[in-house]
Amino acid sequence: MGAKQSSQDDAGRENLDALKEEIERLRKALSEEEEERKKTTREEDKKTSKTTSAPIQVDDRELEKRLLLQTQSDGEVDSASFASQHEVDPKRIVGIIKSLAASNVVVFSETDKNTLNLTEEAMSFIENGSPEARAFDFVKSKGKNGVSLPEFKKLEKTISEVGFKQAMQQKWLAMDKATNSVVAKVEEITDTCRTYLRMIKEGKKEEVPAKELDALIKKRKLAKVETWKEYAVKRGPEFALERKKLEHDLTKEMLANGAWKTATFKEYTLVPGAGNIPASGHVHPLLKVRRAFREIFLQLGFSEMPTNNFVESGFWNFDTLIQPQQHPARDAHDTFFMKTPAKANFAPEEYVEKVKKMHEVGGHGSVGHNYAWKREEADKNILRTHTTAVSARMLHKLAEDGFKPCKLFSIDRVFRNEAVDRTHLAEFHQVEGVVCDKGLTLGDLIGVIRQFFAQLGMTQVRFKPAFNPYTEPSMEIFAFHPMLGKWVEVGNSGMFRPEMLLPMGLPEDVSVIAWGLSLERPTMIMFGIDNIRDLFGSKMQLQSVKNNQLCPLGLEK
Ligand code: FB9
Repeated sequence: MGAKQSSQDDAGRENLDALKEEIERLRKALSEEEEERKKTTREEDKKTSKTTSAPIQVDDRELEKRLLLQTQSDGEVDSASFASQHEVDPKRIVGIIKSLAASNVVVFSETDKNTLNLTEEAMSFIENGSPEARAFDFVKSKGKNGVSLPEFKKLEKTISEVGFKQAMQQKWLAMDKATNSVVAKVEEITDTCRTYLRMIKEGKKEEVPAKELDALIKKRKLAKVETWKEYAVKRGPEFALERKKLEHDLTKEMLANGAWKTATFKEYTLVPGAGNIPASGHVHPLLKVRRAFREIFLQLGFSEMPTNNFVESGFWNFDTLIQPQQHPARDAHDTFFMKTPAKANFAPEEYVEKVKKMHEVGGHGSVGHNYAWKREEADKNILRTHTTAVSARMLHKLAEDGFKPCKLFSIDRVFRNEAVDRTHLAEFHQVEGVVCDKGLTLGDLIGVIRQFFAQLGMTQVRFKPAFNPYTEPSMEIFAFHPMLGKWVEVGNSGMFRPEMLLPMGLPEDVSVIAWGLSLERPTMIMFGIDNIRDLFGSKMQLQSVKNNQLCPLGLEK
């Protein structure tokens, strides 16, 4: 074993001695301090002539020092014995241990403890016997005819009620109906309740039959289980006899005087999920997508149409769009008709005449639909089947107020009396864009639709000729969805027929292009919701509103 080794041992021994000296010095300093504190408080007490038997209250800092010292010297400290040793509430020690552990000065392991504490009442049973035993003894003492019930009831409640019930259950006592008296059914009894309670008191609860023990605790509430935790404390990686004062904030003073360079800062306890999520409101996925769509329209210079009327007249929902009154979409199979108010109470008469004429005989070069148009049909109130009804109102108003180019959009609920299935409910949110200006073409429509869907992250868009009663030409819109990796039908579009626009009084050279889609479909796709019932309506889980992801729209940019 080389010289180097022996010198190292000497060194080790030396600093161990040094450490011991240090401990000794600190312990002496502490007891002197303690002595000093006691002397001052005694003087104070003398002054306040209050003789205090209660132990001197040591503050946490003092307790912490003692705990660290003992940890240092004993290697491991048990929280419970430390608390009783220093006559302080164990909970205080737990607090100190946890905060020391938070800065790695100590480490600890916790063990769950529990004990069975007898209640006052139980103690009195041990003292005087259980109420059932006392009830029995009383009756027994009255001889074989027992005692009349009224007399028995004069006994203290615990005996005459709890005792009586228990003794009856144990078949020690019985009621003699004939004589209305309480009689003993057995010669003698063993007061098992008292016995078991005594066993518990002597800490031999294991010897009490589980069933009995359970009854004593749960049914008769004569004993209560108390649980607590005890901690075994050891030195931690940052152990020191005095906890370094951790700085909580980087203050301007520290920056100014450079103290930050040597200061030890308290770590942020960013425990993921720590703290309960504030019970704040949560935006429904549909409204997140609506918000995103609104953003897109507003950025494209569109202004929102007022859609705050779910109830619409047949006139604005269908007739102004020159949709003939016998069109299948207008019958109850597809449309919800209002019972009350069944009839609309207003329509711009002069304009109604023009619409009537266009339906019946046409005009402006159109042959119209050549049928007898009925006012009462137009006056029927319905739940609007599309927000295009609102577009019709806005275009008529535009003509009334004097035409000027405009871009309008609407996003709101529409109602269709359709069969409910995985992707369809009897209502959905329609998204509609309308552009009106002189000389607009189908190319402009294709262009604005491409621009719109590009904002949705769909840059590949295709058009398929389609038919709508109120637009000619019309096109279904398909887009390649990068996430789905396939082409999806994303909407419909067209140029409003002159038969619709001219009766409104819009100039001949004004054309109006429009397109529509739903809010539900994109929301289902973006939030990966397969069945529309999980998205909207009475069957959806409120929880999903709370933990749905951010709306991906506009994020990728
Ligand atoms: O929304 C639809 N599809 C869609 C839209 C966006 C989308 O985005 C991706 C994730 C990012 C994905 C899908 N559709 C329209 C297409 C189909 O779902 C269709 O089966 C169902 N349609 C509804 C009507 O059902 C009876 C969606 C709804 C729809 C259809 C047409 C219009 C509005 C809504 C219209 C119109 C129109 C036409 C001309 C002029 C003015 C308005």
